[in-house]
Amino acid sequence: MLVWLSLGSNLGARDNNLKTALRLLEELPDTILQKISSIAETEPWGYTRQPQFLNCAARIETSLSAEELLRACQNIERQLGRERDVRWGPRTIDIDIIFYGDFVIQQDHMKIPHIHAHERRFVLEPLQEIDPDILHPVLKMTVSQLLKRLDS
Ligand code: PH2
Ligand code: MG
Ligand code: MG
Repeated sequence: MLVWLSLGSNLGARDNNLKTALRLLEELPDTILQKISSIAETEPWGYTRQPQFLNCAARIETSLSAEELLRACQNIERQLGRERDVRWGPRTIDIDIIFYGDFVIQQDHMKIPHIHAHERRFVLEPLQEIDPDILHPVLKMTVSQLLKRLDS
């Protein structure tokens, strides 16, 4: 399955946190890290009184199920010292599954596509750099179209 992830960090050694998270993703069983966007500094979205983020996106190919991948991402977040935190607040690392193939998953603990992906420039811009034409399976718009819509 092709999966697109969004990564963010705004605490500690932000750049290292992203790179370590990417390395740990690469080490997951049956998972290949295929493509990584550049890393950009971004203004905090949502809760704005917090440090600036570094964000990037990655495309992986994995045979883990969405559930297994979610757990794996949460494990990596824990390994990197993330504490259970304020919603939208500062974090050493955040790994969000944006798209899991074209699956639509609506469970209490897991919503894919990520429910805020289409309104966040810090998610869409790095994704556009990797794959401008991925289709949002609910909105049926490509990542570039979603970004253009944010401009207007
Ligand atoms: N993550 C959030 C809340 N706000 N803002 C930016 N710029 N980047 C993020 O990764 C981010 C955010 C919750 O996960
Ligand atoms: Mg997030
Ligand atoms: Mg998250």
